[in-house]
Amino acid sequence: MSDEAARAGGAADEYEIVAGAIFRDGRLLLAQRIRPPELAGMWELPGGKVEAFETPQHALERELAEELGVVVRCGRRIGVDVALGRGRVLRAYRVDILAGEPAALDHAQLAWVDADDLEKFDMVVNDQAWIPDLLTELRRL
Ligand code: DCP
Repeated sequence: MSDEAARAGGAADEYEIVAGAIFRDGRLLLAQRIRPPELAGMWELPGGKVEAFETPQHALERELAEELGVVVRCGRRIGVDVALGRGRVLRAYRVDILAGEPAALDHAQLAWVDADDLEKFDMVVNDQAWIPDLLTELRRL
């Protein structure tokens, strides 16, 4: 079993990846990836892997503290489950910022985008499944 699987306490590569949808003033926060090379330059909802013994909500709060330097509270799910193969699943959650201003601590840059601009951004393929729900939310705001 790989170290990663051992940490997850399950079969190889079976884990959840969580990402945060942060809305403010009719806009959504996107983050531009710096790695791996095949994803560098593309935009995503920031987040990361759920570690062993962590809830998805806690994992997302930890990841966004690390990546954006903000204190957040994880809210309701948004968008579909995205199956990544080998038991990995990617899920998005709405997130509220409790303290701090997002900074690109682990990304090339951040952008606040409105409904008209969202589809102009080169989103990572996995996250494109969420675009309809993100647009619906942006148009409601
Ligand atoms: N991913 C994705 N869409 C997102 C967030 C992540 O498709 N909105 C994918 C990209 C990676 C995997 O999930 O293949 C893990 O994402 P990260 O590299 O961002 O996760 P971590 O921060 O946990 O990993 P590391 O610590 O290795 O950088």
